[in-house]
Amino acid sequence: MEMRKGKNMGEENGDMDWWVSQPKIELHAHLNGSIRNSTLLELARGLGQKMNAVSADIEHVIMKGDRSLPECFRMFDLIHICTTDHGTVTRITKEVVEDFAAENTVYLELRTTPKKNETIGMTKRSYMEAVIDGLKAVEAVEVLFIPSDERTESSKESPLMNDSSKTKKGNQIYVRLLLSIDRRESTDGAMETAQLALEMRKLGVVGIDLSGNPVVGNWLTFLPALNWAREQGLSVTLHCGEVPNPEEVEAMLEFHPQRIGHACFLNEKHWKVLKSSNIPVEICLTSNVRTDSVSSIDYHHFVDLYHAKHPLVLCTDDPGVFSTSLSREYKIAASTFGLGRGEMFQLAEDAIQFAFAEDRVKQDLKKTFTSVRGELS
Ligand code: 6MZ
Repeated sequence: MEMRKGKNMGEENGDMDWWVSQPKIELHAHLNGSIRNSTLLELARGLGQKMNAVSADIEHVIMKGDRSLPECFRMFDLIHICTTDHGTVTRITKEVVEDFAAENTVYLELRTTPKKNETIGMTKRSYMEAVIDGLKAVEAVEVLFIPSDERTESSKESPLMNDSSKTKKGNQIYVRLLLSIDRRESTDGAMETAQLALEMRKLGVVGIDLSGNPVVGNWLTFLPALNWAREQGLSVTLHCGEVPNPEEVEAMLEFHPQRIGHACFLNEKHWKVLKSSNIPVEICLTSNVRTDSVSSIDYHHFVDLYHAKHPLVLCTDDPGVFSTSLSREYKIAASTFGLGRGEMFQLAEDAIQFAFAEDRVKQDLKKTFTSVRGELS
C-alpha cells in the first residue's frame, strides 16, 4: 500500500470549505500544542538577545514538518519557555479558542497542564486563572464555559447563552477544561492538580488527563490522584499506549477511564479488553503518523475501530505542533478510509455523547447538529 505519511496525506480529495463549515466536537487538544506558529515565532523572537539560542532552536523546530516523539517533547519544552507567564497564557487561550470556533467547532474540551513558576509568582491556580481570563477575552464568538447550574437565572432561559446581549446564533462555542497531569510530576504534584480541578468545577473544569512524555514516569505514581479525582466525580481520560508498554496499557484499561487517547500500541489481548469495555478512543491521525506511533495513515487503527462500531472521536491533539486542524483531520479520515460526508457528519455528532460536559449541553449540541442536518437534506 502507498505510504501517505507527511504533509499531503489524504489531502488529494475533497473540498476543505465543506469540512470547515460542518459542526465538530473536539475532545483532545492540548493548549500549548495548539499555539499558532505565528504567535510562537513572535514570542520566541521577543525573548531577546540573551535567549537567542532558544529562539533559533524554536525557529528550526517550527519550520520542520515531521518530528519524532522525542523531538515533539523537546518542542513542548521550548514552547513552555515562551508561554509561561500569565499574560501569554491568556493570549494563547484566547487565540486557540478563536481558531477552533472559526472552523465551526461547537464544543471544545481543551486540556492544559497547570504550571508553577515561583520566579514570576505563578501557581497552578494562577496559571488556570490566566486560562479562564483567556476564555473571557475572546471577542469573535460567545464562549460558553460556565456549567448550566452555575449560571444566573436570566441566562438559563436560553440554554446556549451566558450573556444574551453578546450572542448571535451560530457564533458561539462551548468550552470545557481538563487539567493535565504531566508524567514528570510526583504523586503530590498530581494530587494538587486533581484538587485544583475539583475547586475549579464552577469555572468549567470537567476532568483530568494524564499526559506528557510516555517514556517518562510510572503509572502507580499517578494512580492515587486519578482514583481520588474519580471518587470526587471528575471524569478521567488517559494517554494510553502511545509507546509500547503492555503492563501499563493493561493497568490503564483495568482502571477503566471514561476515555483514552491514542491507543497505538495495544496487543491482541488489549484490543479485546478495550472493545468489550466500550471505552471511547480519542483518535489523533496526524499526530500518530508524524510521531511514528503509527507507520502510515493507511494502517491506522481508526479503521478497525470504526468498522467494529467502537466509540471513537476524531481529534487534533496539537494542531499547532502538527500543523493541522479539526476540519483537516475529518477530511483526511474521509479520503483515506473512503467514508462519505454523511458518515463523517454522523461521526462528529456521535462524539457528543463522549464529552464530559453536563447533559444540558449535550442536548443543546444535538439540536445544533439536527438543525444543520435539516439544512443539508
Ligand atoms: C503526550 C502530550 C502530547 O499542557 O502545556 N502533550 N502528551 N502525548 C502527546 N502526543 C504528541 N501532546 C501534548 O500542552 C502541552 C503539553 O501537553 C502534553 C505534554 O505534556 C505537553 O508538554 P500544555 O497546555
